[in-house]
Amino acid sequence: MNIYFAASIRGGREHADLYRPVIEHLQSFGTVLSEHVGDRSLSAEQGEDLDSRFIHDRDMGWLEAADILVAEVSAPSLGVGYEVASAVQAGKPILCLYRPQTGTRLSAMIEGCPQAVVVTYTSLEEAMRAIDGFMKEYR
Ligand code: 6K6
Repeated sequence: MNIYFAASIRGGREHADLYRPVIEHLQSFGTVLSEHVGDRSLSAEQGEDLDSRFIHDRDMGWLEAADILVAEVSAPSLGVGYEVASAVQAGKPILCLYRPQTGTRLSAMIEGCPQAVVVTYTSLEEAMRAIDGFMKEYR
């Protein structure tokens, strides 16, 4: 199974500590095409030293090749929203993982998206369980 993992880069890296363990868990189900988003050395300002058009085309190619999208949506990221919408258009199964924080709320466009399974989690274990349940259904 090819899995696209989407998570905030320029939208903010405050939840980035969680991305790597989530990616490693996803790798027990298949190939994670977008592994780089979990790279702790990527910062919102610098990230990969690549041209944006290159990043867009490469990532959209990977998304097209993916069987499912798992998106970490705790940080409001335009790129992740764009990838979720693209997966909706392509009819791919979508799991959104959201860690609530005081003073913010998940966008209604994600929370209310009928094609996405949106799971709220507070611990890494809960996120893993949500992934296991989703995989059981869509694998
Ligand atoms: C430059 C500055 C910071 O990061 C960079 C390099 N950028 C990207 N590299 C790889 N994937 C990217 C990059 N920018 C966006 N993406 C894709 O969009 C990823 O697959 C993420 O899931 C998502 C993040 O979007 P933003 O809007 O938070 O950056």
